[in-house]
Amino acid sequence: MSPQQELVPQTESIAEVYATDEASLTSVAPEHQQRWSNLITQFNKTYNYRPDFVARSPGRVNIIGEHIDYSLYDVLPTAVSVDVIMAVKVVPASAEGTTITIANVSPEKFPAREFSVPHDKDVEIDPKKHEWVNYFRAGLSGALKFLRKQKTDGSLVPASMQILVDGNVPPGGGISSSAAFVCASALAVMKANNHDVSKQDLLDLAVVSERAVGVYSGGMDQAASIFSKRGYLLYTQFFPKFNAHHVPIPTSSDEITFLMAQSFVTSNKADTAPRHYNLRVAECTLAAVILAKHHGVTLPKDNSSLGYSLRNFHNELMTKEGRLQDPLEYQIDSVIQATMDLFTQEEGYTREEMAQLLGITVAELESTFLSAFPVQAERFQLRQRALHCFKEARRVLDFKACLSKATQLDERRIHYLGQLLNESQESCATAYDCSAPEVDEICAIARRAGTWGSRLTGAGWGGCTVHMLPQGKVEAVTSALRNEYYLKKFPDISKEKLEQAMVISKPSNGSFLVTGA
Ligand code: NG1
Ligand code: MG
Repeated sequence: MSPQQELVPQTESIAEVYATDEASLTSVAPEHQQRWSNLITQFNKTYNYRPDFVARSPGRVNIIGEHIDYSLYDVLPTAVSVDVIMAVKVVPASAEGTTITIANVSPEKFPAREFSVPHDKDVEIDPKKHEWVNYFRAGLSGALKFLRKQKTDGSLVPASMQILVDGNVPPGGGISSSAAFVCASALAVMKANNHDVSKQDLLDLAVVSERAVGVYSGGMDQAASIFSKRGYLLYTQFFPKFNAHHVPIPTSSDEITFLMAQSFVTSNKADTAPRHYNLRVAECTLAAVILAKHHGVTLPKDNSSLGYSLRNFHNELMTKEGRLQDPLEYQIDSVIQATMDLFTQEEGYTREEMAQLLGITVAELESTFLSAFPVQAERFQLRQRALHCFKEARRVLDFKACLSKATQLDERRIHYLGQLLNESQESCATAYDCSAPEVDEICAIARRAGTWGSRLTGAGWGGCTVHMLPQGKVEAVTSALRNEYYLKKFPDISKEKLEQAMVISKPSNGSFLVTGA
């Protein structure tokens, strides 16, 4: 019997384990124990005492459901074992002021910083200044806003903190170093201020926090970083409200393995967002409001980045047509048809054309949809982006159904799962235009060497890929990628970097705290 799907209890607090010494860090994966004890030893050397606690949050890999979280469709990620660990000593709050001292185990790359925290206003972040400490500030800002709201008079004197960080999630590598960092930071601030935070509250504040760094992200990365469970995928729903299930991977005769392979093409979201990530958020939002206008439905505001989502349009249209009882798959097929009927311009839509479709002026269009963050585009590819979103949403339903209906996966089912991953990649590359030549090449090499399915994972435009393959093919696939991609493209690649390039991704635990270490 394979394990059953489980609904995730959202109000549950973040797990806190007590460890008296490094050796009893049982919740820490064995391969990471050395890193944890190094962190504690180095903390001791830096600050002259042991930390009060360590906050930890992992990166994630998304198995399927790319670029649809901000349109409020379901996604299927899970946490990976690389993470951010943050050792903290709390210096009790005083009227003198609150000071954060933060250092990193790699000071050459991430120099130490000290700053004071205002008691009467929000923490300031300049998204244009690319500083590693911004991600801590983001978590801090979200956590303090939350804590302030809990106080009846809104006043809060936050504790000072001395911090040492070690993160091994590759930055800009598509497995969400940012969410790991922001979630660990927010968790650390909550704990330092004696707040026993629930998973749901940490999620809500981490999503908003990350937007402070200038990216209109959905909630997938933070959900996976916080809620995941070792051995399971996290089926994450955002509509009508957040909800998650731990989904087991059924057994099969060829053990299913997920391999992550870095492209080593980094896309710095903070720089590229106006042309890439944030533009896609704007395109999907505009597609939703134009579809709604055309079909005479009013969209209530929702909690997506810009307040209107394709999922919300889908729901309102089905409500109007009395079809909410239909299977979700049929509903999605119907909005796919509506998209193809309305958006016939393959070349995209100008601001003028979109304003006309909405019956508003270009200035109104700009101020409502294109001013919350900078977006650079002449034409908006409404047809391609909306079609990707709806079809990807269907693939997620199909993938989940295939996993859920069997306790043992036969060959036919496994091939179907792989095919869905390949279709997802094709759609990301063509309709969503978020792949990269290197990513396409990695997928092609991996498939030739024996994966069932290969695709980009995360935002794309470089970053990371994920591959589903039989355990027995790991050697063939990794050696093909080594010879045909890494050694060819980066002939001087170091042994260490090559070792980090490909990792078997084991679904891991989400955020937790360790005290007493
Ligand atoms: P990355 O860039 O891989 O962290 C982003 C978003 C997700 C989701 C994916 C695409 C952030 C923090 N995360 O992930 O919410 O939209 O892209 O599926 O921006
Ligand atoms: Mg990120």
